[in-house]
Amino acid sequence: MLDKVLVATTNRGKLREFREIFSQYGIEIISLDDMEQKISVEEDRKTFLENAVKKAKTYGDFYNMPVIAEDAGLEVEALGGYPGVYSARFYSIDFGGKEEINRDKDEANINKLLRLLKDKKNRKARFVSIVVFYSPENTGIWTEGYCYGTIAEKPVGDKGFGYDPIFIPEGYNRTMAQLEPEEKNRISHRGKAVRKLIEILNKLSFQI
Ligand code: ITT
Repeated sequence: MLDKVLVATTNRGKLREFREIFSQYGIEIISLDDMEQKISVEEDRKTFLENAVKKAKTYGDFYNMPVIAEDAGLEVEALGGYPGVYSARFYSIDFGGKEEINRDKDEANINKLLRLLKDKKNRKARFVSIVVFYSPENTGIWTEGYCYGTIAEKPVGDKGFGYDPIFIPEGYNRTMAQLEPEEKNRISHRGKAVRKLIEILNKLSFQI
């Protein structure tokens, strides 16, 4: 039976959402802050799945405990799928010119995306979440979740994190950063991927 799992993310917004989504299943979430020995994992692969598998296996083998890792990002149709796997450091990559950081990386990423989409009619985008569960002596499972929407003309809202202030989910006239956490988790890529994972773990009698 699985009673605790390490959610191996360095992103505070992601960790908070994992805790919220898992809260109803009575499983203890451990974070990287709780671990005495620290390691870092470079996300140098070309796909979300490869990066997520690399994170889950590296942390799981190092700490010898069940781990959940995620690679997530935003894919914008008019930019051929960019920022994609580069979402976290989009501001600094060669594609479309680099962006200076004034306040933080999230803001620089958003500024760059809005600059590249200026005057573009097609503003379709989707959030992607690939979640990997890895248990060193047992098994590995992955699930995916998507949230479709459009990119707003300017940032609005202060909830969530990352690209939320410029992402308007399908069927809404507000950005993801204007939604209450429960509502975001209900429709988000992460919420969908995590709930699928829990369903599979239950079937395999991990009994989350
Ligand atoms: P870890 O790898 O340590 O988990 P990270 O921030 O590097 O942390 P990712 O590589 O998965 O995580 O990068 C995801 C980036 O995509 C993240 O930094 C955000 O900019 C963006 N992102 C992912 N999920 C998001 C969400 O729900 N809302 C807004 N932006 C999101």
